[in-house]
Amino acid sequence: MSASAKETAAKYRTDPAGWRLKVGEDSHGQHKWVYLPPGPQRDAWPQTPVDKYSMGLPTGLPELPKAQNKYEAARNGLTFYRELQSEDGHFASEYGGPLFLTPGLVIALHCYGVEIPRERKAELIRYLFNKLRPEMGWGLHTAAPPTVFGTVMNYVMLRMLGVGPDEGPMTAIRAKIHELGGATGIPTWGKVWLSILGCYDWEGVNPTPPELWCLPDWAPFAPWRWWIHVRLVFTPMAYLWGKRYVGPYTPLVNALRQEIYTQPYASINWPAQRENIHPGDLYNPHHLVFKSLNRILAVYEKLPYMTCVPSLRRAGLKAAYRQIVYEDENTGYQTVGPVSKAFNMICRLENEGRDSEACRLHLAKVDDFLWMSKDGLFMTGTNGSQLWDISFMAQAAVETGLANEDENKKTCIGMLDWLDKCQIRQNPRWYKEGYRQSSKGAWPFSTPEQSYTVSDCTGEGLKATIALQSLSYTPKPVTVERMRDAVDVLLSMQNASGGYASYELQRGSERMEMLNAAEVFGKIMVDYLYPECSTSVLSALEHFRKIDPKYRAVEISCCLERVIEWIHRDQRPDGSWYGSWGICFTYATMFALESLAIAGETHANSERVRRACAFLLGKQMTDGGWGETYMSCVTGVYSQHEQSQVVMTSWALLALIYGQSPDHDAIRRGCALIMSRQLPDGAWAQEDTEGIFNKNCAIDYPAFKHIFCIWALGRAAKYLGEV
Ligand code: LAN
Repeated sequence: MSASAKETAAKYRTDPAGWRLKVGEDSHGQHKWVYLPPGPQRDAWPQTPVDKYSMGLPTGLPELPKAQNKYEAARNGLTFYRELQSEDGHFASEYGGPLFLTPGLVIALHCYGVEIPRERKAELIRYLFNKLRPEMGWGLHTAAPPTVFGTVMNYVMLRMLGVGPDEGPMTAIRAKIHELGGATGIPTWGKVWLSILGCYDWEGVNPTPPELWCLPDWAPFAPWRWWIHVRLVFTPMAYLWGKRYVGPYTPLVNALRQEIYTQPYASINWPAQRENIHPGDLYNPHHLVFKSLNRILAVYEKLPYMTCVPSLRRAGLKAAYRQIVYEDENTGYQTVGPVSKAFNMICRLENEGRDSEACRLHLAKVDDFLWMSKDGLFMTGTNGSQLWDISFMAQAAVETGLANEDENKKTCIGMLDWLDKCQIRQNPRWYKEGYRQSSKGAWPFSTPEQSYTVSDCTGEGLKATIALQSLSYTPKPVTVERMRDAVDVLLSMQNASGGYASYELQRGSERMEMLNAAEVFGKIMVDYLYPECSTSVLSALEHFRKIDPKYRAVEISCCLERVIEWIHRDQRPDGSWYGSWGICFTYATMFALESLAIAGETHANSERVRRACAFLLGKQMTDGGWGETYMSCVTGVYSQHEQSQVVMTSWALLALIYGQSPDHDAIRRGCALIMSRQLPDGAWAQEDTEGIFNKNCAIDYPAFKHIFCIWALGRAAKYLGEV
């Protein structure tokens, strides 16, 4: 970051003593940051360690006696982490990384004419200046070099938040945009956002026909078959494109038209920009089939008015809008994620007006996505990662034996209570109409209100519940009937090839990737099969059948066998598995070796496990740790981090122990590295990013450093016979 960015960021810092995280106010697990001005309300509501920790303030937590061995280090880790437990039982955590989310929200709020409160505005600005790269721009995510998408969207957002065109580093950022050729080369999603804002012309966006929602369900490329996130971003996008919606034209919009292009706005040949994507942004170039389709659709758009086009368009808009309403109502106006959240908000505004109930409900669920971090405020990847973090923590606490220590019992009871309330108890209201996978019995990734089944979240949620309920001192709120509901969901999600996808069954051909319009992401058109998801399901079913051996026994054992076969097929010749949700080969290999361990395959009896262990051991660094960068996910080739990372070291250790590697020395050295990085209060410092999605966008899982370090140390202590 340049000095000027740093100074400008500091100018926008609000009083950190004013911020509080409210948890579960309107719904289970909900996060909402509020700012309290100095006064009696602030004094009456002291900051918690979670508030302070999230903002990088000293937590005041004590130094712990130095750990003498792995188990003590794990215990110190949990002694720290349990202080971050909220009163409702879960561990609230930041979920950032992507840099293309907040601008959409700010544009939506501009369309609504909402004035963002002063402190929020200041912190949104501060975050962006803090994340500015030395090259004077932003990338797709915080770890990536600048692109047109990242730089233009965030420059525009800063201007909308009131930053002057030449304030601090703004002149240099604008120069960067011009150096990259200006905003005409922005990827399609950026073209859409700028068109909504009025800083780009809809004529410069490839056709996005809502008529696709009029296709019969049997059509091989009907939108209900697409991966959930693509379908639910496409739907409102197609609606807004069909309407050629443009928000309020203001002096700022006019100024931006002058600022982000290298030529006068009026002279831009818009149709020529449809396929103009800056090479630096291009991860997934448009397929020839997609380009040809766009040419045909462009002709369709120009058909004379007498044809049936207008009524088809009307039917398409109606069908798309219906899906938007279903999605809003199914998810308590959260929608499946942050991109559809902002788009759906605008669609409801366009159709029902600012004073409608829908708009009111949408606005009430904006703060769920805003997280206050040490660097400022930003929009999160989902409305939190609540279930995901707590599930791993619960399993780690039980497996390591830490759950049986008196001082951790309250923590474990709190976790179980949270998990109990997080299980989704029914299918969504618009279950069939919204083409939803069943959710009765499932666990979501974040909160039950968000309402989406995820295969591995259901698996990990069930495992965590079973683990906590196995403790002698916990209540047993989740009945076997409810576990059976979860099992029903899991069994219903197995694909013909044996593997598991993320939210749904794979509903269409992978060849649909030819229609991928988002140049910045790969492998998004359908739900693919993942070793991570497959393993979480397999291991959950395995744990469940020990509790209820008779329930759907034949189906379960059949399912398990087929998962294992799929995991076998997915192994790469070098012994590793490719990870799609965490970085990368280390992450997926940990999951896959868990699967193989359940199938009884270990280093002693399986060539596959030996190959996988050899792969991991070959990546151990001289300091004993492991470290992989997100570029592994981008390129498909292992990318060595220059510094070992405690999270990947933990994953590698957990993997080696699943595989029962005889190389105890390697395991000891890995543990020593993790222990050497533990801070006096039992925490670990944040290192590089841990997660990924859609091959190209990194996303942070800051809770992982605590959870997986505790888990790896505790498991290693047992494996090496030290406890
Ligand atoms: C997530 C986060 C969690 C993740 C796991 C549970 C880890 C995974 O195993 C299954 C897929 C899932 C649920 C997942 C899917 C894609 C998400 C929702 C995200 C990576 C978080 C953010 C991302 C979402 C698509 C971001 C918005 C961007 C778009 C391209 C629409």
